[in-house]
Amino acid sequence: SDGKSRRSIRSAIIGAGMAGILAAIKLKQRGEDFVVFEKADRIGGTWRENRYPGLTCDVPSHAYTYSFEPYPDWKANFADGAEIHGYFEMVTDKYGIRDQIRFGCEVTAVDWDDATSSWTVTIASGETYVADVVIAASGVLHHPKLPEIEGLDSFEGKSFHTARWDDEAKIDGGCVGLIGCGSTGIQIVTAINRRVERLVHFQRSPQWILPVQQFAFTDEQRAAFRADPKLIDAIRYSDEYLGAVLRFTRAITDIDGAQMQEIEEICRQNLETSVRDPELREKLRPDYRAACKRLIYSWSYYEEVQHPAVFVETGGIAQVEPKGVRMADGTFHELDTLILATGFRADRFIRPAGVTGQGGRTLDDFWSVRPSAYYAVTLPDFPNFFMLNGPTGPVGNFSLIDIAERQWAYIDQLMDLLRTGEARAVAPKASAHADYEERRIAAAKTTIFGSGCSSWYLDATGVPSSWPWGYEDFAEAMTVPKFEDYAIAA
Ligand code: NA7
Repeated sequence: SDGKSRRSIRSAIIGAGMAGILAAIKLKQRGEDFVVFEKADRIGGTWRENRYPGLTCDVPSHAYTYSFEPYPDWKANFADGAEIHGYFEMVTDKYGIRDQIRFGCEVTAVDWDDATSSWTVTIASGETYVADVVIAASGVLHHPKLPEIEGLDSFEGKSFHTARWDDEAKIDGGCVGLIGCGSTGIQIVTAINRRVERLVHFQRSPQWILPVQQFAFTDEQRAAFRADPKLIDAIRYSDEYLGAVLRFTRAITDIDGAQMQEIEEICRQNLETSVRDPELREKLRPDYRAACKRLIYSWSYYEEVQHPAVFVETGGIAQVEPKGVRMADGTFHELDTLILATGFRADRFIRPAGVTGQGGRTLDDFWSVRPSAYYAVTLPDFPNFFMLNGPTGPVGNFSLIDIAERQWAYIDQLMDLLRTGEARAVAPKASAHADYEERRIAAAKTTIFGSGCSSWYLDATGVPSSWPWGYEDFAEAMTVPKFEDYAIAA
């Protein structure tokens, strides 16, 4: 369209989750050569790995699709994990990308070669693949974090992390222990409390719970959505959906403003009016600001945690023993099953794959203090290496699909420099990245995530790792790259 001739470039996409599927669709539509490397035997990323009871996306279903592939058939306002996984399976087939996904291929190394301006991707079998571009779409909350509790290995029943759900574990009629009160632990309480004989929920820190509305879409509504997809857009971009996200993102950067006060007040009222037993209410009352940890969106937790089968244990865990969990005060909880909802190592990204860029620079070295990327997408010394949902993006507050689509639009413009031959290698200047990081870190410290609680948002130095500005700022930054910030080698 701009009159320039273009060559076809070859891409290696790492990961067949939401972001990798997006990249594959976009490259397929361009008719370009690409391969997707997926370590597992199925697509779906987080929606493949997580199968725990109660798994639900806390982004409303009509906002959690690709913008170009709205889905009229969602059963409810908040979709469960299996239905979302089904959506991605459907899309994979509809766009004809399944044949270009190499399953069972874990990428172990990615090495840049300056002489040929290309990347060599090595997979676990030792096989290699040469590409002009690497798209790292390997996910964020991906590597389970197990708690360091003495005796954990001695437990005789089934014990497992939530992302490694064990279908053989005794839940029905059993005595179940659950460690962790993040989104995962809270969702599990609401799904198994009526199945167990007893559920002991070990709570180290209580959570603020933002009440949301769950409701089913009717057959009539689904038929109307199918007949007129503009009705879906009307929901997706409505004040209740998009407006709420935008207000929330303004609140996290203006922590004493009216919007944050309103969120805190809604959470506080939810606790006061929903939890009837004063003793339980005080156990569940957090002592830090709402939204400092990832806010929990739930329509049922406070109701379900009051079920008589549930006991919220707030004492410190001393150790795990073969038959259960011993508390610091000597109390013993005998258990059949111990579920670890203890979260993920949010600082790994594409690692443990080894990435080596220009001049032998390794990703581990570049990230020795904290993971970072220029505007969350590119890295100096790692030319033609693009991240989707990489470090410092607005992860955790928005639909990751929307984020990935905007990042793709940005990446695609940089790839165009390779297609037109204007560049053989494109990477941000080190000075531009350093400037971005300096501004980002200063702003991040003033967001709600830096207001004095622990969470997966914080990096190893205690600085929030998330995008610290408004969502509009992110959208704006992704519209057109600042080409002057890039080193463009012809
Ligand atoms: P999170 O949000 O990281 O939650 C982990 C939970 O596990 C949190 O309540 C932790 O308590 C708790 N935890 C971790 N280690 C321990 C030990 N040793 N003892 C007791 N409790 C512990 O992970 P999720 O999987 O729930 O959610 C991840 C994201 O997925 C979520 O934010 C959404 O974006 C989707 P703490 O608060 O540190 O005291």
